[in-house]
Amino acid sequence: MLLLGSVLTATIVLLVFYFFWNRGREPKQVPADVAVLYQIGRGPFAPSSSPFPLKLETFLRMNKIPYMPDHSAKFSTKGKTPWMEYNGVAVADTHFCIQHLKKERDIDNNSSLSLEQKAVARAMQKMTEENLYWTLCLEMFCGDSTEAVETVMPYTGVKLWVTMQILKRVLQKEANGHGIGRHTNTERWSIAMGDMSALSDYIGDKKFLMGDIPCEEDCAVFGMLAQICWHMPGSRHEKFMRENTPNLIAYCERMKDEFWPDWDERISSGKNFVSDHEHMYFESELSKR
Ligand SMILES: N[C@@H](CCC(=O)N[C@@H](CS)C(=O)NCC(=O)O)C(=O)O
Repeated sequence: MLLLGSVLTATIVLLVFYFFWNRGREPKQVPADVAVLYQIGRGPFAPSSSPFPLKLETFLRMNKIPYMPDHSAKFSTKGKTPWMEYNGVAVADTHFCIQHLKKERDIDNNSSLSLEQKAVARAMQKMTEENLYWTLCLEMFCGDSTEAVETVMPYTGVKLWVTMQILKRVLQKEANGHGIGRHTNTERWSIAMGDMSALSDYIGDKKFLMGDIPCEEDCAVFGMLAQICWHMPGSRHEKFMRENTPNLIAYCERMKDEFWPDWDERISSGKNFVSDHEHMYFESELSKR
């Protein structure tokens, strides 16, 4: 017990030290107009085990923005991951990263949408990120069944146990702050099913969220659904999606094919996996600006 207590304390101290040490570091030296995407490393079955880096990286790819992943797991000044630097400016939170890139590069993936369609796309994204997301966190880290997370976490034994204890505490506290963590397991699951069904009903047999052309919000919806599809094996979410909303699986496959032709090289369990830490994507686009 004493040993476990010491391991837990040492881990917390290291995490706190790492978090503060990482703040205020100098921007990475990269050519102008290259986004540095700070994230937590590649996931085993999808390019990130977090929905938010996958969202931002999909947006960078959707717009062929030159970028360089940094997998050192530095957290943002807001204490979250991912974040980015662009022309020396650090931007935290994927929403603000995307807004910043849109402004700096004059991008609008939604220019063909009506105001009503834009409003629906936004609402779908917010439901996915601010509601459905928490049901994933609670299912993976705070539920009775944690088999899914054990399959996708890059740790075993004591390291896995300690990491799980920390994540469980942090996420349960955050979910209680949100409110969803105070519901019963049955109530939380009804929320998850409601959100997945709504996404499925809305996408219907469309190719992407708003039709034949992927829009900005597809990045966020894909980032989240990809976790259910590939990183929650055997969970209620994954079973529900496979059995009741197969169009969401097909949607994930379509987004994967559209923006991640190198998927097998970007998943850590893939036989073609290669580290792309500090690799530059879309370098040829630099000369076009
Ligand atoms: N709204 C943020 C959400 C990012 C987020 O919640 N990231 C999680 C990883 S999935 C995180 O860093 N959690 C750490 C914490 O909450 O302490 C964004 O879009 O960037």
